[in-house]
Amino acid sequence: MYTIKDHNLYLVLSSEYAGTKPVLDIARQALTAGVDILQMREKDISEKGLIALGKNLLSLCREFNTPFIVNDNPYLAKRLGADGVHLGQEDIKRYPLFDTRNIIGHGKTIGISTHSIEEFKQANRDDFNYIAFGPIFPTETKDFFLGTDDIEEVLGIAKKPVIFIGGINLTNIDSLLRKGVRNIALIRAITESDNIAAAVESLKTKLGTAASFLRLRNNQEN
Ligand code: TZP
Ligand code: MG
Repeated sequence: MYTIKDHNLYLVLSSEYAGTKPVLDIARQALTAGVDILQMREKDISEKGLIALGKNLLSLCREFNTPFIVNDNPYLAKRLGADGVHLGQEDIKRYPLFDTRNIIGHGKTIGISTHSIEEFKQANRDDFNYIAFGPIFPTETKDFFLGTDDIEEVLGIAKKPVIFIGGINLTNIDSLLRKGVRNIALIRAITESDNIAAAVESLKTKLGTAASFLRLRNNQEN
């Protein structure tokens, strides 16, 4: 199973937010520049199309030794041989965790989206492998956002990796890093960038610098 370790940059790939750029091109550029996890999130593609795109993205991820996660559907994740599946609060009504584990197989990664402290606490008790928390900032896919106030509490109680999501970009990421955030997921700050590689490299540098700072501070405290 892929374990999210330290300062991960998680790219959620959606052709809806890719403009005229083919998602496979975005994926290759982002992986080359150092994205750590890739998720296929496609809401308007036929099953046949999802399988074709998923196969291409999976083989690209294999080239870069990067985990490939499928959104929404454990059966699709299984069929593609993906490394895991990411489920929303609605998805787990259709595919409860126990069933999802049986469908995609033990040893695979299962992530869950949470949109409040209450949902986070529940997911923290359940056997998910990572928890996404957001949207932190305004974003296109949701009509609400949480702000940054709950971040310290979430990090303080988290028993598994937390990935913050929603409207994160190169400008506002610093406010998250100052609160101890290690892992972020994003769509537009990468897919809508004119220079995918530069966007990824800058985000990775910021995450890496923050992680080194936290390590230094922890060593000094111990
Ligand atoms: N879940 C919560 S916010 C979000 C998802 C899928 C969208 C993130 O996209 P962006 O462009 O990084 O705001
Ligand atoms: Mg979903």
